[in-house]
Amino acid sequence: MQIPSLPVSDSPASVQFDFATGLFTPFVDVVERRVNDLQEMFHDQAAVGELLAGDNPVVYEIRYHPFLTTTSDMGLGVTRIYPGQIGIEYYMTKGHFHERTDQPEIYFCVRGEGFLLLETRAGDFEAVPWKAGTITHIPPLWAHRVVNTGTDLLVFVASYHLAAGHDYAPILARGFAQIVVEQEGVPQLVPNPRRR
Ligand code: S6P
Ligand code: ZN
Repeated sequence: MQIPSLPVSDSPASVQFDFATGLFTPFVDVVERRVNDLQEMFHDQAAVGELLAGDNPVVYEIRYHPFLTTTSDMGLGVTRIYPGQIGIEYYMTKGHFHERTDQPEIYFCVRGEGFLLLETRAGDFEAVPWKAGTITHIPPLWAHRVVNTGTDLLVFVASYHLAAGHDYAPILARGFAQIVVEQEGVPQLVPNPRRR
């Protein structure tokens, strides 16, 4: 998202969110992430190959609206993660650190259930059980990823500064300390095999 090309207004502004669908209007940009955009994140590469040989489904989509004033840069993002698994691993977001080390974020789960995974570069790790109504403050320096373990959409609202930036590379390279998989019919957190 190129901040300089977006409209700037010093007046209050609103969008309208629909709890039934997890959509809001107006939005300025929508990004879809399909299995082929996320393939290296998942543990079961044979299952990734099967999905790619098929219809390469959408895993999640994000709608963005920037609120830019002459002195501030709030971003609103609403992410809808579809229910699904690749092998036994649940659908999830890529996850990222913020490039700027002074930038937190608020995540508000409005629908569905799952986990918010959080990890620092030093290796501190937390998995927060999530359900509709959970609001989590993500402090600066904590990478964040959301996993949908339910049979319905998981929808969450994110509020952050656009200037925070995104650093995806460390997560793409190593993942988080734990992965979330279905075992005996229930979601389980297990050590990430890529960290061995
Ligand atoms: C931005 C914020 C969210 C995510 C979105 C998708 O800082 O955390 O809007 O961008 O949930 O996740 P990801 O990891 O693919 O950017
Ligand atoms: Zn973020």
